[in-house]
Amino acid sequence: MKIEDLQLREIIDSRTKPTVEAEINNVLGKAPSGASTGRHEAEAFVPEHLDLKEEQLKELVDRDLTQEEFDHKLREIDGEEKFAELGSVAIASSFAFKNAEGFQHSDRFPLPLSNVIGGGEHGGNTAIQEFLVLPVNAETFPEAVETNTKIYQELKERYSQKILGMNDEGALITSMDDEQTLKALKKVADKYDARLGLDVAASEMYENGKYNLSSMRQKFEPDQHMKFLQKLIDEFDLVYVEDPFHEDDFHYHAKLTSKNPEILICGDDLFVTQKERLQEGLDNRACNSLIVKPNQVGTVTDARETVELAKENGYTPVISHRSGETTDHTISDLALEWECPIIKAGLADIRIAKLNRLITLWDRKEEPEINQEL
Ligand code: 2PG
Ligand code: MG
Repeated sequence: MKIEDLQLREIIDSRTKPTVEAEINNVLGKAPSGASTGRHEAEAFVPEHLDLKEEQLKELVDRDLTQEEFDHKLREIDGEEKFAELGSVAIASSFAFKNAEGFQHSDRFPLPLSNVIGGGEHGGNTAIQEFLVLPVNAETFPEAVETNTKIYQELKERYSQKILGMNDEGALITSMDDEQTLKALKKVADKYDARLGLDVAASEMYENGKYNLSSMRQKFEPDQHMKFLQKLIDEFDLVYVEDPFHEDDFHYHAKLTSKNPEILICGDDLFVTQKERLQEGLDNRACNSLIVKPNQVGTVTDARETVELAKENGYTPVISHRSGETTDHTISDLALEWECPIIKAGLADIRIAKLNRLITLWDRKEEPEINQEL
């Protein structure tokens, strides 16, 4: 695609923090950002002199480039590891290029995995960061979203006395601890034929070799933490567990995966959407699924290569929003182009941009299908 024009500007995100919007040939890309970030992620910040970065990127105007070439140029211009110079400019520009160039949408739609009750770094009383629902028996994408919204609404009504507010991801904050939350959620999810998942975000609770489940006044050694998680998996028939152990512990991730081969054990901070980290996971048989957040690696091309490596090895890619979001819905389009079987996005607030985009695309298709493999 020929780059006719390129601009950068600072906008705000769902946490009222500054982020970057890039515009290429009048088409936008906006950068998200995380709160529970992995140590190995690409940098996410707004460079102090955005105008100077724009000047640097303008050398690409009038060039005819593929996405791969464009993303490669971003790395060259940056010149550092992990986009230490460009920060959020990288993913905003890479998204803008992809959005301007267009997508090859397949007919295979992902299941929406939605954060309905939350805690941890995103705000809330539970130590576990996200209590998720997956509408495994939905037959259409709109029906799947409706199932998740019904669960969210019923939680709000049933537990109104215990609800204290909403967190960074629009998930409910309640006065319940982790186990009480799962009990309450299971009752509602069962009614709607949905299954439960967790994003433990365990790196955030890992202190001095122990997992601190502050809400339950427990500090677990890795073995005890493993037993606690196994109990939750069995008791609540969990279908999905993300980041059960800290971000460098391939060994315990592998142990939990080998005990639970029939459910998804997913690496987020563990892999940070990077091929090299995923390869280490493959070598160690850690997890059978991975979170795909393009901004963790900085470009669309790098994220695509990681998805390809995952698929070649039978790992399930779960494309995901960040806790700091905008109305950008590039990941929804990528979910279709890359045939990701699951998309993780909350239901309330700005997150509806991702789900609504997929509802629109579903409606435009002649014979769409939703993932029914779970
Ligand atoms: C996660 C995400 C998104 P953050 O941990 O999976 O839900 O949170 O963007 O804060 O890393
Ligand atoms: Mg996570």
